[in-house]
Amino acid sequence: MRTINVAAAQMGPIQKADSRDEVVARMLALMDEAKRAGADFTIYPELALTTFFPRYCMEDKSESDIWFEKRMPNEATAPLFVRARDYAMAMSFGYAELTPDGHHFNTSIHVDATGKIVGKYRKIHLPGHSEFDPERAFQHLEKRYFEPGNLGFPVYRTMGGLFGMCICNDRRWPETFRVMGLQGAEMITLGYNTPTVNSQKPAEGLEERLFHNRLVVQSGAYQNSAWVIAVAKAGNEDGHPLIAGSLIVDPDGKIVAEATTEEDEIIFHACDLDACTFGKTTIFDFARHRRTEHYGRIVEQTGVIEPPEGSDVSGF
Ligand code: CDT
Repeated sequence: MRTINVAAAQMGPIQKADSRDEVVARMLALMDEAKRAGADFTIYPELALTTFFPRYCMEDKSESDIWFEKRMPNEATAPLFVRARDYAMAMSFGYAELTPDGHHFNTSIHVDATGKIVGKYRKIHLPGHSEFDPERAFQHLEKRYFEPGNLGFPVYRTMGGLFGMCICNDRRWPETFRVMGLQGAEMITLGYNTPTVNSQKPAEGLEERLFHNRLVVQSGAYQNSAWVIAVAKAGNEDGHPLIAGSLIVDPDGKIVAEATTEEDEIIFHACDLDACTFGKTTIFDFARHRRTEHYGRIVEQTGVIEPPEGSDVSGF
C-alpha cells in the first residue's frame, strides 16, 4: 500500500473586501483540522487567496495586479508554508501569479512536506472572454487577465507517487487528464470556482452544474485509473454564487468523499496509490490498447471540420 491521507479543503466564499491575512487565517484553520483528521496532504481551491476577481471588468488591466502574487511564498502566505512544514504536511493551492517579467497566469503549486515547491501548473484552458460582454448575466474575464499556461501538464514525483494538477475549466477537457495519464499520473488535484448558473443559459443551474462536475471528474479518474481530488471555492461571493460539491474520486471513478456544505469544509480519504495499478495494467493499459494512428485530429485541429456535403458512407 502507498497511502496518501488526503484532505480536500473546500473554501467558502471570499469577499472582495477580505484581506489575504484573513483568508490565510481560514486556510490555517482548515490545515489544523486536516492535521487532526490525520492528513498528510491538504488541497485548497483555484485562486484560494482572493475572491474570483475575473467577474469584474477593470478597464485598465494593470488595475487587476492587486489580485496577483509577485512571489511565492510571500509575506501573506509564509504562515501557511511554516505551519505545513511544522506538520510535515504537503499542500497545494491556487493563486494568480505575476511573474518578474510581467506575465499573468492562473497558477497552482504543490508544496512538499519540507516546504519545497515540487510542482507548478499554469491553467491552460482559460474559459470566458476578454472584453466586457453585455449579453451575459455576469462577466467571466479570465481571457482578459490571464495568459494560457506555458508549462504543459507536468507530472512530478513526490510522496512516493506520480502527481499532476489542473485547474477548474481544464477538468471539462479529456485531453487534460489523458496527457497526465500518459505520464503515469496516480493522483491529480484540481481546484475550481464554478458559478452556480451559466451566464449565457439561465436554465442551467446548480443541479446541472454539480452533475457536470461529477461527470468530468469521475470520467477523468476512471479513464486514466488515477485518484482525482476536486476542491471548490463555494458559496456567495458578493452576490455571485459558486457551486460547492468538492469530491475525492478513486481510480475506478467512484466518489469516496463529497462535501455537504458551501462553507469551509474538510473532506478526507486515505488514498492508496497502488489502487491505480489494476486499471493501468488492464483496460487502460495505454501501451497495449491506444490506437494513435486514428487520433491525429486531436492535435491537428481545434475547431470542428465536418465531412463535405454529399460524402457517401453507404456500402458498408
Ligand atoms: N474558473 C473556471 O474555470 N470556471 C469555469 C466556468 C466556465 S463558464 C465561463 C468552469 O469550468 O467551471
